[in-house]
Amino acid sequence: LRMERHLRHALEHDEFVLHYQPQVDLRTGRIVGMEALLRWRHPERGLIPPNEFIGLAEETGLIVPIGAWILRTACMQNMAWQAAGLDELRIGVNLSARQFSQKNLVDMVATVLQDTGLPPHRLDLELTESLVMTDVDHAIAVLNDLRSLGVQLSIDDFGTGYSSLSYLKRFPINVLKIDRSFVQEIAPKSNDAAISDAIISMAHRLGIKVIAEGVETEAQCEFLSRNMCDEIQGFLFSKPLPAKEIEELLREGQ
Ligand code: G
Ligand code: G
Ligand code: NA
Ligand code: MN
Repeated sequence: LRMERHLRHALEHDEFVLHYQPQVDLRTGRIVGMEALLRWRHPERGLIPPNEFIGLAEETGLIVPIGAWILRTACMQNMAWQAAGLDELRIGVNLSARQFSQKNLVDMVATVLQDTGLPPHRLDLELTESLVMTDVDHAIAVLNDLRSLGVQLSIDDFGTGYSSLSYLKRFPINVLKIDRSFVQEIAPKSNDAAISDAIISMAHRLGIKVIAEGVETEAQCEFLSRNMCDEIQGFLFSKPLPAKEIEELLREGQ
């Protein structure tokens, strides 16, 4: 209960911050997107990672107002980079199960796009497999409504959940993000290399782009590049960074 009060206090007192991790196009080598990742800047404990409080935020429902803040802040930041003269980017925002079940989710997203002026195709909403597989028919309806706004939709942590490949056809999604547990085991002739290869081929045949997460080594990058993966995200290129440091990184690359 105390922790819940602290979370509420954190939201009211602006203690949350977003860090951003670049997503790099493997063909051009350029940064084309960013994933927004939440941190809690605690006055005494310092920077707290999301796995220490997202669960509770989800249970208490506080993830709904916090999630709305995340979406608005990420969209504003994307517009701010552009206003600072940087190339146009896509911004990725994670949605939690609790947010996904809110009746007003689509309206909330539409309002944030309108208020911030961010072109919808430059917002990428990330959903986990388990989230969309809980109630497939409902998920498809919500995903279609979100797609109607013009935003991109990604399946996050792909490969860790239960979604059978046949369901992919039914979900109106644009991107699969291969979970880092597969990427990190990639070695020539390993099973995980075969799985990643198969995921990429299948996604492409369905018209879906692939982003590999958790890319840490040149060898992983080369494998993914050879197998036509579209984008990579991971420590090899950059860890998640505060907006100011991202701006410097973007300037160096232009
Ligand atoms: O940034 P880090 O790797 O520590 O994030 C750990 C996990 O926390 C992520 O895998 C993700 O599930 C969750 N997370 C991070 N940022 C957000 C966010 O903005 N919204 C939601 N719902 N979850 C997030
Ligand atoms: O939303 P998702 O569960 O995909 O969250 C991404 C998480 O993965 C973030 O917490 C981020 O800090 C972490 N991450 C990003 N790149 C790497 C990487 O190369 N290696 C590892 N181990 N973690 C990473
Ligand atoms: Na994510
Ligand atoms: Mn992810």
